[in-house]
Amino acid sequence: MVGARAAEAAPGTRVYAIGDVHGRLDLLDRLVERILADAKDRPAGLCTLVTLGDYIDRGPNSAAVLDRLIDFASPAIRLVALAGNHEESMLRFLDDISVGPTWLYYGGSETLRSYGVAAPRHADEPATLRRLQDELKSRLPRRHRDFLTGLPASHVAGDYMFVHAGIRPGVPLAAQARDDLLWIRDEFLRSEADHGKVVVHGHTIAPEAELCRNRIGLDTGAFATGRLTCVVLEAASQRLLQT
Ligand SMILES: [Mn+2]
Repeated sequence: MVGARAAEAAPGTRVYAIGDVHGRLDLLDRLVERILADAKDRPAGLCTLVTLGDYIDRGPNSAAVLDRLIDFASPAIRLVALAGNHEESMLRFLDDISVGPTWLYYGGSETLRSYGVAAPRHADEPATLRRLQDELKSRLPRRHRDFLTGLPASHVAGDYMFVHAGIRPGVPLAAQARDDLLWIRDEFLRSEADHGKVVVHGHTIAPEAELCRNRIGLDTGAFATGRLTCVVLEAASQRLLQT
């Protein structure tokens, strides 16, 4: 349990965690540059960059954001990329057109366009949805599909647990349902319980990073605000880097 003492990263390590990118390659590049500079200025034993999911949809450059993450290579920092609900929706659409109307509306049309597929924001005719599904299947690079299907839903480091959306309060952290880790909102956000780890998450937009006792929220709505947020966790300290 974290209890009354301050949460700590594992000894000798530093974690950088980034909230929802949503197709904003420009902001991802700017923030990663700042992270690499920070790691160079302040050398640490083992540095990990955790990206909290929702790389695609809404913003203009989803495909290129996936390329960046897949190609990420740094001698100083290892990348742990987690799954978000938007990645899950895209994967579902490849197998099931019934999720299409909702996915398109919540930003999937921008992702399709980033792969060169002309997509409307609203479509519910099966023929249209099947055409979009076929076009995506033929244009989605194999390595993107492999990357998306391989994304884990959580990562633990020291007193911190990293997930896209949150956890279900009252359920042991090791027994959480993947659906909750990717989609949960109110039950988690309203909870003041000690979850045993401080939960670092994105998914729900707030105007500023939320540094709470039992959770750290990092989705600052980058696709619309231009502000992409990173928390730096090392020993008992928590600091922010932002675009
Ligand atoms: Mn989300």
